[in-house]
Amino acid sequence: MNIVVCVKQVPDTATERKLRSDDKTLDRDAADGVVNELDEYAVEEALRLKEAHGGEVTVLSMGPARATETIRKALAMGADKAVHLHDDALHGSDALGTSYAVSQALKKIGFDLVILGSESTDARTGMLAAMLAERLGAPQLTLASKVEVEGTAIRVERITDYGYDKVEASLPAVVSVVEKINEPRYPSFKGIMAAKKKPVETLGIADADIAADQVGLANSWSEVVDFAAAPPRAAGTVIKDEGDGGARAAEFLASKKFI
Ligand SMILES: Cc1cc2nc3c(=O)[nH]c(=O)nc-3n(C[C@@H](O)[C@H](O)[C@H](O)COP(=O)(O)OP(=O)(O)OC[C@H]3O[C@@H](n4cnc5c(N)ncnc54)[C@H](O)[C@@H]3O)c2cc1C
Repeated sequence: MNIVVCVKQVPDTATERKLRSDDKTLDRDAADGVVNELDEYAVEEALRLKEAHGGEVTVLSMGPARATETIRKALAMGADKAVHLHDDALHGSDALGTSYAVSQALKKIGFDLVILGSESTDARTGMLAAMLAERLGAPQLTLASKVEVEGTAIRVERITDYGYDKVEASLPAVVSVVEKINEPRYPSFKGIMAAKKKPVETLGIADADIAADQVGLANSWSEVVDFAAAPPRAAGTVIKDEGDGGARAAEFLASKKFI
């Protein structure tokens, strides 16, 4: 089975994240770049499926030059090879542009199964899996907490607000996963050393048949027009129980229209 895992480099959530003042895109140099956390679950699931059914795991990332650090981590976990979609023309692509570019690269690579995390910690659109499925004409199985493959059938348990859905589709398909699905492995020392020798192919937009007028900031359908930092949290109201704590708590909740 030919599995492609989409992996994004995102700013470390432990550091302060900023937007650039010039074009209002993410300031990727202002923070350390790490693998989007949910993508580690996607890589782990791809590796488990490969261990069970054979085949190959390819990592696909779109992003600036430093995204190779992220690619190496996925290779160190055990992925076989990687494709890095990297071109200045891609900078500032919105979700539609990103899904177009990534889908063109996927057509080039070929796949039986595409696995993604259900969202990334920077832009958090949570849309890429659905958009890729639409663009590739493949079934989308999102928010998966369990994945099983049997022949050309894929069965997924989805987590929803009301419980679990069990859904089935035929390969090729696009799956996004939630953190409940597995426990990602740590790269071993051997894996880290091996990753240095694994092939990473860099594709520009011409290599992946990506039309320049469909990507980049200037061609995005939506645009960040303004932004402001979230206000610091105000101190909460403290109610000390001096015999009337219950009544005062109820009064406070009523004043906020909670009761
Ligand atoms: C500052 C800023 C401004 C933005 N402005 C807009 C805007 O104006 N309009 C708009 O529509 N969007 C905007 N975006 C969102 C857009 O650029 C997204 O980063 C991109 O479209 C993918 O969406 P996502 O990262 O939210 O992916 P999600 O759908 O949340 O992530 C799902 C999965 O896709 C993977 N994935 C996402 N991107 C990539 C990638 N490049 N390569 C490989 N895998 C990937 C994730 O890692 C994850 O596994 C903005 C983002 C930023 C940071």
